[in-house]
Amino acid sequence: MNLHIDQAKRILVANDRGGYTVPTDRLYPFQWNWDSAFVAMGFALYDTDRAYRELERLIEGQWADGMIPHIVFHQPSDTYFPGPSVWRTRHTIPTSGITQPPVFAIALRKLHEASGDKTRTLPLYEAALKWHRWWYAARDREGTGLVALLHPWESGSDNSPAWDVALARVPTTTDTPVVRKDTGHVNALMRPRNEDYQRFIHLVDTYAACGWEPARQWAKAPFKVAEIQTTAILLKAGEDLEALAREFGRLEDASEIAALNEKTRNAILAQWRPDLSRFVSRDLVSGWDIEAPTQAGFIPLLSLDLDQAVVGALVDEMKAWSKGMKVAFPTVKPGIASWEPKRYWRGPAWAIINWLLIDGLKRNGRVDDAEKLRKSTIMAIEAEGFAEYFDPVTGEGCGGLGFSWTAAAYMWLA
Ligand code: 9WN
Repeated sequence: MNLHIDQAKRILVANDRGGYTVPTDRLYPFQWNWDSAFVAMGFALYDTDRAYRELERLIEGQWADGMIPHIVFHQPSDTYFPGPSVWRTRHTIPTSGITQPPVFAIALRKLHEASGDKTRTLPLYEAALKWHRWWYAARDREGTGLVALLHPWESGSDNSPAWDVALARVPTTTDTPVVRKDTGHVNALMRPRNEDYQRFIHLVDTYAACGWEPARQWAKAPFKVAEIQTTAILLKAGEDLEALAREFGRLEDASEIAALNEKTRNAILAQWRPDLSRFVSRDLVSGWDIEAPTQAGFIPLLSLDLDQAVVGALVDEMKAWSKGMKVAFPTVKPGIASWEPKRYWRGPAWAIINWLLIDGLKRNGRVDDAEKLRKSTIMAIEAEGFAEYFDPVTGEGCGGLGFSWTAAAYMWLA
């Protein structure tokens, strides 16, 4: 028995709150959307019943319009800000009002392959399909094939330099007092700045005032980014959903999803920038490309079968970023002005991002490069434990400890 696998399983047990898993104790005391999808993939390796429970509990928070919120507040806790009273969403089970990257259907297909349990997969498939349709209806209102985020928290990469320009337009004024709890749990230097939180909450206030109605939010949004990482994840989820639809004989669903996938595939390809050797997001308020060098530009490897010339350019760029790093893959290009190797999404390496990149490299025939990244991730975790993320320069484990998605990533990658 690999001792680390045993430890990883124990972390998931410790973070269990009754069929769902908190990302880590106290810092994140609720169920988070994409965290739970990664965790479900971990469970799928040894306990498919528990994996189903994870996804079933998440969709208890699904809205009537199909959105699966980024947080489901199953039980109260006063160790996190912003809680339900700030979100004001009026859902039966309290939830946040925004979403997160749609890893759900990717997890569901893996889980279904592991269990073969159609009865249990089908309701989750229906939920995933509804959410998929929501993404296109609510967040691609002009039918471009790229989906937009209205809040940086929706990206899962909250304070990434990718948002610096777009977020600077969002006022720092709030109706809600900002009473941060996160900096009481971890070093403030590892977290977003106060100014970022002011803007994050300004956005929450703005959308709460729209009654969380998608069309009103779209019209009022001061932050609107057609985002490449989320769109690439949506396409992979779309591929997996299409495969499940075919397996279940849902041929109309399958062709509907296939058409959306095709549109998105082409839209992502149009975001390739050869001069940057990356794919880029688009700021829908200014109409400009977002050129900040972050990990998001490489995530399309996950869902596209790219020309080898493009793959070569992406991989060369990834190697340049990783050069001299103790742990790959830095989420921001090392050495640039906005790079901060310990501050959250402004430079550190994250096991779940590596997981997506490893799958993407494999898909595109770069098995050796995938293997190097896999080893780097495993070594980081074995040396420092199941930290939220890692300083790529020193290898130090940072942020929350005993972290669920790092445990799931370890199990999947070990
Ligand atoms: C806001 C739980 C979540 C992750 C996100 C990560 C962080 C929350 C926060 O923690 O975000 O959603 O309060 O900082 O950025 O990716 O899902 O692990």
